[in-house]
Order: sequence, then structure tokens, then C-alpha cells
Amino acid sequence: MDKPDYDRETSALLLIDLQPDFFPGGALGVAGGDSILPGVKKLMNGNAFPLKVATQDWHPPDHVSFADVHEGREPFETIRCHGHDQTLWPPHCVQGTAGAALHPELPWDKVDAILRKGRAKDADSYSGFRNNDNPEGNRPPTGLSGYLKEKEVDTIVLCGLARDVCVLWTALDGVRMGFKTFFLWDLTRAVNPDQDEQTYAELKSKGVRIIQQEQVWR
Ligand code: VGL
Ligand code: ZN
Repeated sequence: MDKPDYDRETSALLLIDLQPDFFPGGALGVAGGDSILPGVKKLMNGNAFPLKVATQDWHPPDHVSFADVHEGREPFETIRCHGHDQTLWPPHCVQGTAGAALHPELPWDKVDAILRKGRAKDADSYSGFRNNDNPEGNRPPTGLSGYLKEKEVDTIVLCGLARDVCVLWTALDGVRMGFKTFFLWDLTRAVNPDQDEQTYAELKSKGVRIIQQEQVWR
């Protein structure tokens, strides 16, 4: 398989939402999630990337994305929120709970920075770069883009959960923010695998490059 064309020195590995709540048995468990652990661990322990950054979904107990805070609503329904659609999820990644922790089987000592997102009660944040929205109708940045640029990163390579939600949104924002963006397809899994074809097509059409884990190992 061809190596992707980017400069190792200016690349960063982005580890998206690797938290027990997104793994099988978790509050919002993603089927097949456990199967990405060995490959993710290998990249975390290896030297393919000079910088490694993680995101951590980190919600208050009454977060707007939780179905149970909306009278009569069920998980996976959609509501209107700040003028756009918001999927309602089972409560997950509640600040300070075991399900919200960084996955206990991964080597977190190898990670340079950890960014918590979704902390405000009334706005969701799928992307590591910007909130989904806020009551004023804009998408405030998290600061991750500035951090990476100050570290002279021009290329980001993403893995984690979930393929069709937070990894997808972070990749699309990565392109919008000017990063050469790679998506490690086999080191992600979807909440809704029926969306895979659509996710793949959307990534491609927006300029995200889709690769497999063997392409970065060295
Ligand atoms: C995620 C749904 C809700 C994710 C986070 O990490 O993909 N999905 N919050
Ligand atoms: Zn969430």
C-alpha cells in the first residue's frame, strides 16, 4: 500500500473520544469498537507521529444532547436546537464518571495534550475544533487549531470513535481549518454502520484522505 504524502515532522495523530462509554458495554457503545484498540495502541506507543493529541467528550449530567432531559423524548430522536437538528443520545461521558475516562487500556502517558469538549450544558461539540453551535448561532472554536498551528502541525491523522459522528466532524473541520487531513478508516467504528457509505463519500468529497493503519506504521 502506498504511503500517504505528508511530512512526518509536521504531522499529529488525533485520538478522538476513546472513552469506555463509546466501547461495547458503554452508555453509547459502538459495535466493534474494541477491535480498534490494538492498532490505536501501536500508534500511540510508536514514533510515526511527533505529536499526539486526544479529545475527550465531557458532558455535565443535564447536557442538552441527553434524551432524558427532554420530556417525552427517546435516544436517537432528533430535535431542533439553536436552529439546527440535534440528535438526542443516551446520557454518556458524564464528567468524572468511569465511562467518561480515557480508555484504561491505552497508554495515555504518550499523549501531548487532551482537549475536553461538550462541557457547556446547552451546546454539543462533536468536532474537536469547534462546538456544533451555541445559542447565538455560531460555532465557537475550542482552541485546538491554534494549538496545532503553534506547534507547526500542517497534517492531522485521525482515529477513534465514532466514525460517523465525532471523527467525521473533526475531520471535516480539519480540512476547513487548513490542515491536510487523513482519516484512518480501519481505526474507527460507526454508531450507525448503515451510514458508512455516506460517511466515506462525504469525507472524500470534502477533501479528507482516507487511509489504512499500515500506511503510517514505520
Ligand atoms: C459522540 C455522540 C455523542 C462521538 C459524542 O464521540 O462520536 N457521539 N457524543
Ligand atoms: Zn457526546
